[in-house]
Amino acid sequence: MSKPRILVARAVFPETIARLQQHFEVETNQDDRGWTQDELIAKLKDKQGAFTTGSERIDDKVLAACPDLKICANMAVGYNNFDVDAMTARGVLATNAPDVLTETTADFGFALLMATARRISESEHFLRAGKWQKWSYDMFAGAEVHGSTMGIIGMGRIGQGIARRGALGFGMKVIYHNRSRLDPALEAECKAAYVSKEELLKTADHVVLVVPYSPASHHTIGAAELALMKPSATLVNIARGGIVDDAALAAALRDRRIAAAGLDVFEGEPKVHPDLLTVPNVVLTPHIASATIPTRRAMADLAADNLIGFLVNGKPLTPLNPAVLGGK
Ligand code: 8YV
Repeated sequence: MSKPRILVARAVFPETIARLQQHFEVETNQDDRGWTQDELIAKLKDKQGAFTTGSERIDDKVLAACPDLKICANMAVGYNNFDVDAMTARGVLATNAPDVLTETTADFGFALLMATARRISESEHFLRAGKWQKWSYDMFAGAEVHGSTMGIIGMGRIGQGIARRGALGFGMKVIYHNRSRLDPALEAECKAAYVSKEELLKTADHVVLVVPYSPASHHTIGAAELALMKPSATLVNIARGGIVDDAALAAALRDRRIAAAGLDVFEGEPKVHPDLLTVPNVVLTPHIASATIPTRRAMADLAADNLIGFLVNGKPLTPLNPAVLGGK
């Protein structure tokens, strides 16, 4: 019997490819660049499965052009690149890679908060430029982290991990806003108090965004929300580009309406809003919150497990639209 055909849309670990080759005819993206949607369709139209990495848009145009497609397995916990409703309507399974990256991503969120509050990048650039001539009492004075108030918008697993780090490790007061309140036991474990978005923005010293992207969360932080924040406050976005209005944020940073920001994700990435590149009080990283080798391996393994689990054994591990199981 011939093996199912799958497409791996980006270069990933050779070991992952070798494992997939035991079960599938595998075509890989050797270009190591993102394909246009038409290029993706050309590669995917005769495949039963796709290994995607979070940025390949799978919508009804792709699905209509790829009638054999049965599953798209994202090597990412976020899945805003999938039109899950369209996939469900066409009987295509969507899977993501939750849990395996939670703690690593929470570590990075906290690192970015600290780098932002304590002006690590800005001061390093100053030093590298040979500008450090003398000690000065207020040189790169930043914002306090320990004992401050952290406001987390989006209290899923990663948000909870950041809350624990702040409350238990740094004695922070943690407040959060989420679509729904956590159950009281989990709130107590994370030492986090539920507040309205407005109260969070007005009172937090550090605002951390970990909310999934959807049309409803587009520009969760825009000019109006930035205006509510304290001039001394910082903003960290490890969620998705599009959660923040980057143009409004750059203006707020330039005018010192907030103190600083740390951004790992951008609207239209890998392009970055040019105004963000010209303001000094922002730490910019290229979407690396989950980037440790053990975690990236675990994410790749889980995406592969989903493909093998579904196409070979009929049992995916982390389905997003289980309604299609038993359908196509
Ligand atoms: C991925 C992420 O590396 O899991 C996610 O949702 O944002 C990252 O861990 C990213 O999606 C790569 O495309």
